[in-house]
Amino acid sequence: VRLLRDWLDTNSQKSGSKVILAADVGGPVETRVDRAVSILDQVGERIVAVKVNWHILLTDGVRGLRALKERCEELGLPLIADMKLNDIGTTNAEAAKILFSNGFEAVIANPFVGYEDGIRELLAEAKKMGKGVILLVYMSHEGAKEGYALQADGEKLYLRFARKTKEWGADGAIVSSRSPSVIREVRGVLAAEQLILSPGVGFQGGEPGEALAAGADYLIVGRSIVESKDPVGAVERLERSLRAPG
Ligand code: NUP
Repeated sequence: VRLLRDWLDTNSQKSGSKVILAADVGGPVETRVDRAVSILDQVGERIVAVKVNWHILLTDGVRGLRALKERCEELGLPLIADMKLNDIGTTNAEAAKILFSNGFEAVIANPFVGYEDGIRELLAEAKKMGKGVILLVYMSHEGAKEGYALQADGEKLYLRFARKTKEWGADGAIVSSRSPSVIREVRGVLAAEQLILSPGVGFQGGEPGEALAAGADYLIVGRSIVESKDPVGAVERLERSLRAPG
């Protein structure tokens, strides 16, 4: 059993990278997985993990992602399933079981469904299989504030979700890179070993350096890399911007 945090940290120490690649390949469906593998061939040694979303999971299914999974194994990169599981406990657990037994090391879920008959069963399945669960604490899109920033009994919903992430012992949280102050608040609530993975840099406008300075552990980056004509150059530019002073 390998904790997601240890795995990412080990990879990061080796490569100096803070990037989780979101393999969000669009365009012709017949070639999406091939193109995802090809991007991985180019940037695989400059990232710490790969995240898969509907873009390729819906078109190809877990079994169709075998080539991607094998490439990840060769590169020592964990695969994260961004399914934002959001259902009753038995359904969440079934989805997780399918993902975990087909090469995924962690799954993202929505804490909104609550613990009993919601997240509990998912966490139990993950624990049984030695895998990870990451909870959505503050999403990166503009409309996120309409939900995650609501007041819930005098507490911001995202802070409540951060507290639950800690209480339930999940592996970490997703927090928007567009809201460094929220990252800072969430960091103050989570246990030290719990991860903050931060999407929204580049295309969505988040500043990678600010997100990391506020307490994010890793950046989730999709289109800036995937849609670039030069994926390696895109990763290098990002890494360089992190090293630049100020
Ligand atoms: O709050 C979130 N924001 C977000 O963008 C939670 C996510 N899981 N994501 C996902 O991260 C999104 O669906 C996409 O797969 C990736 C960001 O991609 P990009 O904006 O870098 O292209």
